[in-house]
Amino acid sequence: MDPFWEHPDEFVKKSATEVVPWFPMREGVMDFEEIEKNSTFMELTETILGEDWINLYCMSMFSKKGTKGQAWHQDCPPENANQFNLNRLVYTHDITREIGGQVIVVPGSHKKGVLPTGEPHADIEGQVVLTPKKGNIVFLHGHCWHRVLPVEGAYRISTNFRAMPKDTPEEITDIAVYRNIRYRFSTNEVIEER
Ligand SMILES: O=C(O)CCC(=O)C(=O)O
Ligand SMILES: [Fe+2]
Repeated sequence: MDPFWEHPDEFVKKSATEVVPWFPMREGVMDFEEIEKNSTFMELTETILGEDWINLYCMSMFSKKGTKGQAWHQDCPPENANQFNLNRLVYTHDITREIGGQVIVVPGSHKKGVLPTGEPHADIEGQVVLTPKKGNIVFLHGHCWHRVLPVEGAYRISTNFRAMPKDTPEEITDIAVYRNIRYRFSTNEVIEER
C-alpha cells in the first residue's frame, strides 16, 4: 500500500504525476498473460492497429491514497502522426467517484498535434470523463491528450498492455509530453521546459 516512488523527485514534482509503475511479466509474474493472449483482445487490437502490430509491454500503475493522479500528457511525441503507442488499459477494480482517479480524455485530440502548454491539471475544453468499471478496457491512442484525476480512496490500479503499429521504434514511449515539460524516462531527464 505504500511503495517507493520509482521516478526521481524532479519528475514527480514537475510533471505533477504520482504513480508507481510495475512491469509484472518482466519479473516472471505471468498472471496477466491470459489477458494479453486473449483472442478477442488481440483481434480488437489488430482492427485498430492493422496487421503485424507489435506487443510492447504490460505495466501496472499503482496510486496510493492522497496522490495527484497524472497530469495532462501524451505518452509519446505527436510530431510523426504514424508513430504512436496504443494504450490498452484494463481495470481490475471499479474506478468510482469516492476513489477518484477517473480518466479524462479530449476526444479527437490525437489528431490535434502537441498538447497545449498550460496548467498541468487544468480543465481543457471538450474533455470527457471516463469512469471505468472492473473488467472494462479503454483503448487510448498515445497522442490523445489525457490525464488521471487525484486518488482519494484507498488506492487505484490500472494495467496497461501497451502495443504499437508495425515499423514503430521500440522506444516509442521513452519521451512523454506534459503541458510544462518533455521528459525522457531512460535518462530521467527533462529535455524541454515548455
Ligand atoms: O491509468 C490510467 O487510467 C491511464 C494511465 C496512462 O496515462 C497511461 O497508461 O498512459
Ligand atoms: Fe498516458
